[in-house]
Amino acid sequence: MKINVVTIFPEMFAPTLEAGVVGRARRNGLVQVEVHDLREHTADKRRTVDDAPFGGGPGMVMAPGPFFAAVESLAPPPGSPIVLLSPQGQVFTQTHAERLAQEQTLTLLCGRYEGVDERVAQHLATMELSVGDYVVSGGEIPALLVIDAVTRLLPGAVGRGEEAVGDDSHTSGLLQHPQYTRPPEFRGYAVPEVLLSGDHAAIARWRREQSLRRTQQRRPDLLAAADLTAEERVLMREEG
Ligand code: JF5
Repeated sequence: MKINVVTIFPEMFAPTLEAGVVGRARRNGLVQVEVHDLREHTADKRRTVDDAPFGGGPGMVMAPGPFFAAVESLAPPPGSPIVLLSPQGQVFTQTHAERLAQEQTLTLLCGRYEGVDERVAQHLATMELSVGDYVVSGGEIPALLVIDAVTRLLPGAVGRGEEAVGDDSHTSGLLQHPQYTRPPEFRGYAVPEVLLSGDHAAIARWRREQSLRRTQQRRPDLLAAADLTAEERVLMREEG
């Protein structure tokens, strides 16, 4: 897969893209990430990317010209996703990540300042994604997040042994059960007995129950779409 990024802060990307699962996927040639400086696509001596908002108001708006020029120079395959990271987008979910991971090419556009000229969202980007309902200073960290979530889904990116993939929170639609490692007692805090029992069926039942209970308590919004048996649905209704 090829991922293009367009940003005024290209230096924000290299260290993050070298670490962990994404770093290894790049070294193994599973994904190629190209980070492009938006200012390379400006026309003036000052390399201006922003301007005052029409209609007045505070702050600056990113002009459409450099974004259009950057994407035209990249010439992404027709129909490939061009994603504008923005607080106005749909909230990015595992389902988006799964769809994007099927693509040959992905192009990510990072905004800054008070926002991006709407013609970028309407006539250049094919979709607009938000990474959540909080204020961040630019689309760069959201873009890194999308790169991470998509790259780890590429075949071979997550090694066997790390491959809890189907168990991860949000693949099953449920939160993950609690995890423990040695020692069995730490500062007086014990690991739940069942995990030391060697009874694999009992362990699986306990983990499932913990996942369901945690999801109901912490993220009840996830339960509606989660993969629950009819019996589990009844149980969740009863336990409130
Ligand atoms: C931004 C102008 C973009 O990209 C985001 C974002 C994504 N999810 N939540 C926030 O904001 C960056 C800021 C200002 C354009």
